[in-house]
Amino acid sequence: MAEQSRRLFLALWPEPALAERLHQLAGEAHRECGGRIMRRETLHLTLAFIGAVGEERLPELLTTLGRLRAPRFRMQLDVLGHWAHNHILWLGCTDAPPALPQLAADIRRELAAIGLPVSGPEFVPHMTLLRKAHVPRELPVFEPADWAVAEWVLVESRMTPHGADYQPLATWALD
Ligand code: 2AM
Repeated sequence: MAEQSRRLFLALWPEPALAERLHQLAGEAHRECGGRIMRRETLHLTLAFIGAVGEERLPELLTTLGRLRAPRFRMQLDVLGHWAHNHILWLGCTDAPPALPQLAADIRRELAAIGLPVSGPEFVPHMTLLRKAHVPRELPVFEPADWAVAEWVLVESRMTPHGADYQPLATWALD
């Protein structure tokens, strides 16, 4: 029988209170850009997208990533942007703390070492708020959100009729 595969990625997940605030911001942006609002519980910032991984590779993946040590950091989510190529309205930071791209790079390195190279574009930290969003004429003015990042997660993405459903498989604390 064929091995099952899972669609996996690594991400930062905001606490419910922060996610609620960001979801409200998404609602404001939606009034300008339309499109589809990401559900509050699905808001996240992807560190590395792995894609389909055979079930049998999971234990090795968990062990390898679980060994990674990285420091906690804070970031200011202070900028909204729109990408024309994929119609995403996103939230990001103008001045990313170095620990953020470093964590993403460390994860990529560890994945490559076990034969799971991360393909796709260079790491650009962003949180998708809206999909299928129109080009905005004007974006909402908002108070930057301070995010104290203390952990990162391995997540499985499953497609459902209501959009992607994300299931956390493991959570690791930052030091
Ligand atoms: P997006 O929000 O910019 O679309 C789960 O699908 C997460 O992985 C999303 O945050 C998504 O980013 C990202 N993702 C999906 N497919 C990807 C790919 N091929 N390369 C990089 N990131 C991807």
